[in-house]
Amino acid sequence: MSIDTITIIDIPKITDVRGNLSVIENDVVPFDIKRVYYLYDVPSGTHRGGHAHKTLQQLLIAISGSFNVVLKDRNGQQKTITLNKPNKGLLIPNMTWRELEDFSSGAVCLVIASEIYDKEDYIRDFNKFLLKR
Ligand code: T46
Repeated sequence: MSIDTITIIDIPKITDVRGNLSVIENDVVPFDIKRVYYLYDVPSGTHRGGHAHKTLQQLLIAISGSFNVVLKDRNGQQKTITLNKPNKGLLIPNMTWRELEDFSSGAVCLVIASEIYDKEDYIRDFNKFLLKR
């Protein structure tokens, strides 16, 4: 999987005088949604992630606040994406190394995932990630 294929998707936003409402249905993401989880109360200076997934695809959204996602592929390419809008989602394909950092105060990272939790799906050793075929 190449960093070049990483995409930010627009999440539909319904706006009126009462504020905004964004909605994610299955047609917004290119996989069937099997799990939703969220990261919050992340202490300043904390790094999360630091792994790749063999099969899992995910959509990350900064529901509140902001954070950076550092993505790496097995070709040695790297890209840092700042998420700070509740109607923008970062689509992370499988076999993409990710690190989450620089969480702002009150940041919430919502994750929509293509699979249920499976610890065997994680690659936590960067060298093994580079060599995995
Ligand atoms: C990812 C980033 C963005 C569960 O029991 N069920 C779950 O669905 C998840 C996601 C985690 N856990 C347990 C496993 C660990 O004992 O929660 C603990 C913390 O998980 P982890 O260290 O993997 O957290 P992060 O923030 O480093 O990574 C998580 C996701 O695991 C990962 O898929 O891409 O968020």
